Amino acid sequence: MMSTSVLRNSANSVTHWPKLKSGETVSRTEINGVQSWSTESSCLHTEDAGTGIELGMMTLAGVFVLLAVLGQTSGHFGPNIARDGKVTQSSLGWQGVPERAIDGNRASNWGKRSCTHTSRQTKPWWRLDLLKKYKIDTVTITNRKDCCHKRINGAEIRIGNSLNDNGNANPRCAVISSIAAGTSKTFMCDLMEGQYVNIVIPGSKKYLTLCEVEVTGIESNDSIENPCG
Ligand SMILES: [Ca+2]
Repeated sequence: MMSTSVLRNSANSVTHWPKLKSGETVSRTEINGVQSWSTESSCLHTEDAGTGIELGMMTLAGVFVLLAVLGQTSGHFGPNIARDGKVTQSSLGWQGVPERAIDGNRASNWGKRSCTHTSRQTKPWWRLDLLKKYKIDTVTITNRKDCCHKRINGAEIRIGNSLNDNGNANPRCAVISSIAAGTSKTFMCDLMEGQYVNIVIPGSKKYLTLCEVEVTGIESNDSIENPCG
């Protein structure tokens, strides 16, 4: 709030600064012998201050809602937790070890040595052990580019805590209809809980190749489920 007072100055007059209230500042200007004082208050009224805090809180809440919506639509809730896990697969072909699917490299040409490979078999599978129980948000799979991209068609993503049938009997998150050659596709798993993430292709005479598997989720434990104890 600004207010201005004007006082004509003379040689004999005594200049008095305006009386200030708490939070006010004063500045003086002189034009043609006329002095002006301007006072300005930096204080908000109590009700104004309350409104400011309220608006601030509302803005903060809005930012959190926006971030949550963006996270939901983009499917990125956090870091890739697959890289800290341990992997195994049903068989080994062409030295395509299972670790290649969690090496942090989406390179999809076989020659880059970053894709897994099983031998030709019935129901080939690959399994990621996250070492703890997680609520899985997304699984992103990168498919091979230079050859054979249709081999992934019909593969299933299974998530759970059981090792029955090598983990392939756990609940199913998705069936992969197809993934274009050399591309990555993200599957939403709706916070299914599990320590194990399997990718398995039903049927006989199948190969399973994965160039990268990325997983996001939150650790599943009592403190998160029941923060108030
Ligand atoms: Ca890789």
